[in-house]
Amino acid sequence: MKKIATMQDISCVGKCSLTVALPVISAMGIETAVIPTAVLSTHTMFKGFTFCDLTDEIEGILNHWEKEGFSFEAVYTGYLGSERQIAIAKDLFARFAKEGIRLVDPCMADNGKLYAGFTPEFALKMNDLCKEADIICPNLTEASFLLGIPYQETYDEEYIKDILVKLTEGGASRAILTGISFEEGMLGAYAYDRNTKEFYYYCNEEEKKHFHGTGDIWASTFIGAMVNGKSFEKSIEIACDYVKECIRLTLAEDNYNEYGVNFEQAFPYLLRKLED
Ligand code: PXL
Repeated sequence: MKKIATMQDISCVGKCSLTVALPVISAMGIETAVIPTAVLSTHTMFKGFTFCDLTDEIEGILNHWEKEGFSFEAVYTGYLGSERQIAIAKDLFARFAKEGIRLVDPCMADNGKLYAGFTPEFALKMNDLCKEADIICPNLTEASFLLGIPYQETYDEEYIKDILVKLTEGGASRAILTGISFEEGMLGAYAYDRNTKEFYYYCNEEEKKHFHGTGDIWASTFIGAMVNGKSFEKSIEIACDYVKECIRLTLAEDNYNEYGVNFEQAFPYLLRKLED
């Protein structure tokens, strides 16, 4: 059985980070090993969340894993809370993804702003981690902070291509920008592979509302599809389609949950997409 290890926090309520990565990757038929970086009562968009840092635990976990001889087809990092955790993520890649895909989703910003608690200096450290990945999947805000350039709300295709080329100059050979739109009402992901010099854009009709945690669902689905042997392009398509279906099902409910999407109800759809 294929295995993915993922390092991110566990927000007990919030449908993001590990509470989506674990079920989504497992549903795709892949064993999921987790490195929880912190326990929060909710994600950080709620007021008054509790927080317990688990960084001190991680070294022991990794040492034990090494003794057991574990290795993974992919290692995927999400929301990380400190520079120390970034250093540990690099170690995780070096020790457990020797043959596997290293994916960094540099969760730290959206809509032109860093999430609470992050600084531009942290973003540059995150960029160092991105350099050690094979694939990175930032949104445009995160990409701007990674590159240390101002965030631009309006852009054209040339601008996006230029950002993608810059993102792949330092290390990761493939970059995917999520949340890209060139046309009112359409939304998708734009990708670049430095080795083939090929760009790829996939988009869908945009769902009317944006939800927290959809970036984590996107990245989990993408890496699950890759490890299931789907191509880079097909994996992007599956991730975009699944997230759209999650939002559609959420909005179809009268009293839907504001803090996260009904991804659980879209599992049958996801599994059908994997069969294509
Ligand atoms: O979805 C990214 C994420 C993960 N974990 C925590 C968060 C966020 C986004 O705000 O707060 C704790």
